[in-house]
Amino acid sequence: MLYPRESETREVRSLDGLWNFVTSDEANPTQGVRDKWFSDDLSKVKDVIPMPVPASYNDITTDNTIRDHVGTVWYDRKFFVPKSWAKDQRVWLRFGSVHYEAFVWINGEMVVKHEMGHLPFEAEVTNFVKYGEENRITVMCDNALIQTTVPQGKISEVKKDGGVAIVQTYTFDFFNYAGIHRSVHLYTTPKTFIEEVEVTSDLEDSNSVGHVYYKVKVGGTASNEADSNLQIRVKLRNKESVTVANGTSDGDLKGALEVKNVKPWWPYLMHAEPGYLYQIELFLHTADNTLLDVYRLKVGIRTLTWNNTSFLINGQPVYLRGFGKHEDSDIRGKGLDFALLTRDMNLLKWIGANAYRTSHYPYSEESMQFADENGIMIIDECPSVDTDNYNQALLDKHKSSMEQLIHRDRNHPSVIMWSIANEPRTSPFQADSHFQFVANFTRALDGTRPVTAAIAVPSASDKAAKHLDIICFNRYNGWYSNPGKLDMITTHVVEEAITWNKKHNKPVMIGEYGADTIEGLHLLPAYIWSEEYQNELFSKHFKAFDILRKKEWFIGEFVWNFADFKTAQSITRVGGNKKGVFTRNRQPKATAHLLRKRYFALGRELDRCNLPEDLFLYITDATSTESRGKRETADL
Ligand code: GCB
Repeated sequence: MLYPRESETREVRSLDGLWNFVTSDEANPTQGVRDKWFSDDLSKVKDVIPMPVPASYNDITTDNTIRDHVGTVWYDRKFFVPKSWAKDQRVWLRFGSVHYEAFVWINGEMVVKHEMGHLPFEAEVTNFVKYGEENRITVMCDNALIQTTVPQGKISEVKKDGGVAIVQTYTFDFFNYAGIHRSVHLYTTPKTFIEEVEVTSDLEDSNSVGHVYYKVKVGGTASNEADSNLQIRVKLRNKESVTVANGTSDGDLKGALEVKNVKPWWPYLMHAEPGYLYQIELFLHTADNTLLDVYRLKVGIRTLTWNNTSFLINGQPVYLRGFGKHEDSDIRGKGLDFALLTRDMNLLKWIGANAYRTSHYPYSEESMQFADENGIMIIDECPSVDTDNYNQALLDKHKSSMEQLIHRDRNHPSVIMWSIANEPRTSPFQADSHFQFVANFTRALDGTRPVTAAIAVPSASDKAAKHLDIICFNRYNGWYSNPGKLDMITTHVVEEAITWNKKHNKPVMIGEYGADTIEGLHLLPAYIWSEEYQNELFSKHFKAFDILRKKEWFIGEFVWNFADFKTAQSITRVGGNKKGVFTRNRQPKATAHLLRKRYFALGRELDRCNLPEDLFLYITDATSTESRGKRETADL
């Protein structure tokens, strides 16, 4: 599915802003459908409140019944469609994501349904909208998670004061924020249009010549005609907008472009010009030369290769140093926020990270574009968290989540691996075939990237890792195991990594380690929950990673978590999960400064990057020639 972009042949309009909002009765979640709330303004059936889009609805009001609402909520708003859009084209409605399930009506008619948070969906609405007139869009969003949703949850009825409550529970450790989380767009395409684009690349001659391979799928009226009646003409432009290659597709709308003196896409700190992007311009023509559609997208030219001992980008071994993150912030929850995206990217670069995992679901398309531009490598994860109680319906949905994710993200150079799950319960024998299916399905859709999953089950009982290309394990030594014991970390980490490698003979990385830390809590000697403890726990892990780095197959370290984040209410979480290196407000805890020194030191050692001037603050001039001289004299 293509990101909505303007061009000579396409227009895009945003439907973001303040919508009207109501909740349903939790005990009667389908009432609105039965009573046809979509057939008129929501304000006719209930008192509406304003609700921003994009945002989670949970933390916008002061009402805990909205924050904790289980089941369906409704949104609506009015919008105009220009008269000019009525002419010989198609109109599409696209949602960046709605969590978890969405039903959408326009002017009272159902136009699309979609299940699965964090992923886009769209529908053609050409025949549903009124041109040059006011229209109404109504969305019903259902946040209920059950055993066959991805992720899974449970709904039960529990006695409460004066009645029965509908209670949603889930095992994953982040708040089940819901609502219209990402932007809503209306856009146009011509009647015959570029529907899908797939771009891959490779490099040869010591990275001096690049190839871009493109494949286009056309949708619409003429798409059924013989393919040879249509062709794609392609231009590739560099950053200065100079055309560096061009070509015309074959009858299957495929082709290849060669780029001499290519600038490959390199990760941040691995090259002086990281994240180099070209722009590919695709012009859809009929055989008689009529221009039908134009679509542009950014491409990075790079290779990924992996074997039993290493992971290479453009032929260079990569050591990943980064974070597990969350889309999470105060008030807006999981709502798309450009200020937050930009701040996070600035912090990632400040701290010298070169990668992150989109734990535990796909992040916004805009954040992926940002990662492309900045050379940040992404382990792209689907929304399967704590996968359990395996069954066919769950497998189908799990596969669908990977399919939707790959279709959305396959053209991003930043995406270097697919993660098919976080901490699945992989001891039961059913996990074996489930993960075999999902891993093979993923490879069949994209063979250009390795498949991983973040596994927490010990290697002796795990049944999924054998189906992966790269093993990623999550482990909380000094926290969930042996809390408070800083001398029980280094050896455990080293031994576990070796065990995983010995069992599967594949590259290994650590996907999560960390400690909850209350900003401003200082305790000496280090004591759990203090900033000192987080610092020392990290340092013990660094020692383990350095021992492991000497073995070629250890390819990366990921801290849990980039920033503090909200969770369900629990007696083990004080206002949420506090394992952030940054606070929820994106300010550094003490450990951020320690981690920054390590990540840059690794960048210097492995990739010869420059160190930021403020990395080490001036302390004394004890190392200057003059004072060294004085010391030597004194020693005599
Ligand atoms: C994990 C999970 C992550 C949790 C983390 C924790 O293993 O993957 O979602 O937030 O542990 O802090 O408990």
